[in-house]
Parts: sequence; structure tokens; C-alpha cells
Amino acid sequence: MNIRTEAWKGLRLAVMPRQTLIAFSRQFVIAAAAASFLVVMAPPLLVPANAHEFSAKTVRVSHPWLRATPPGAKVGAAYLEISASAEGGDKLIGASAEGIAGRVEIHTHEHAGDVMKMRQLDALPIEAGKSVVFAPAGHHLMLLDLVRPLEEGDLIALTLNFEKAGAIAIEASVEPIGAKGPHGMDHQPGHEHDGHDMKQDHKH
Ligand SMILES: [Cu+2]
Repeated sequence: MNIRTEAWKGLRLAVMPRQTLIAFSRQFVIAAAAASFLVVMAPPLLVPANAHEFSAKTVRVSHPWLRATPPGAKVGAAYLEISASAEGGDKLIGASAEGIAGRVEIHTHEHAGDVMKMRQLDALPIEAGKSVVFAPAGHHLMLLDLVRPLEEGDLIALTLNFEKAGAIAIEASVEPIGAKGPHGMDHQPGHEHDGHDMKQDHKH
């Protein structure tokens, strides 16, 4: 190898990177375009933002869970948080648990004198920029006519129906009997503690 050849190689190397860079940036532009296309093409419904969030339009459902039920129990309850972005509110108009429960109702707990009673709600508005927490002793989704017991560790498919966002399919984890929150937490995330704790009673 003589010095001239080495110098020529050096020159070629000095020129090469620029062409490579141009080729590379062209590829990058194509990749970026493809990526943005994928984002645009992603289905707007049923996209879990992460394992415990599900959203459509302005609505987001977070940390859904249910309590395990004893053998033979015909009712169960699901808890979660529903929030609406600042862009617009929505209204929960119904829910279902295909293959799990005959029907699902939206319930709330209310003081009636000294006792707390469950009351069915036809619908529940979620205001823009606000969230509604479903938690033990408060709002809950009541699963009626359970086909089988809810067993700890199961994942249960539920569908929430919203006036504007339409159907949002979610998966809720089954937590132990007596659990007060998902994943071993002592409360529903987003829930403001009101200090009172009532006996869980889902008899109608
Ligand atoms: Cu209830």
C-alpha cells in the first residue's frame, strides 16, 4: 500500500458520509411518514392507553377492577374511574358483561337515614375536564345474574356504553373479596377519601 492509495481512500471516506447522511435522512423521512400514517390509521376505539386505561373520543376509563365473589353469589360489583378530557363531556348510558352477567346496572350508594342504600342510575354524566370515581361505598357497576363466580386473578371483559364515545371495551381485574382498590391498593386511584367505610352489601 502506498501513500497515494491511502490518501485516496481518505478522500473517499471524507466524501462518503455526506451521501450516507442524505440517504439516511431520506429513510428517516419515509419512516416518520409511515409512523404518522400508522398513528392516523390506528382504530379510535378500544385502544388501551396502557394495561389499565381504555379510551375513546374524550373519555378515559382507568383502573377497572371487580371484587371476587363467593361461590353461588349472583351479584358482583365493578369499580373504575371515568374521566372526560377538557374537549368535551360525555354520559355513561349503560354497561354489559357478555358471558359473565345477565345484566349490568349503574348504581350509586346514598344515605337513607342511618343506612346506605343502593340506587340505580339511568345514566351518569361525566363533565368535561372532570372525572367520576366508582369505588366501594360509592358508585359502582352492578353485575346481576352472574353466570359464574368472579375469581381472584381473572380478567373480566366489560363494555361501557357512552352517549358520544360509543362502546368502550375494557378488561377489569378481579381482586380479593373485601379488596378496597385494585392491585392491592387500599382505595380506588383518583378517589378522594371521605373517611367512611361501609359494609359491603349487594343484596337487593
Ligand atoms: Cu349495587
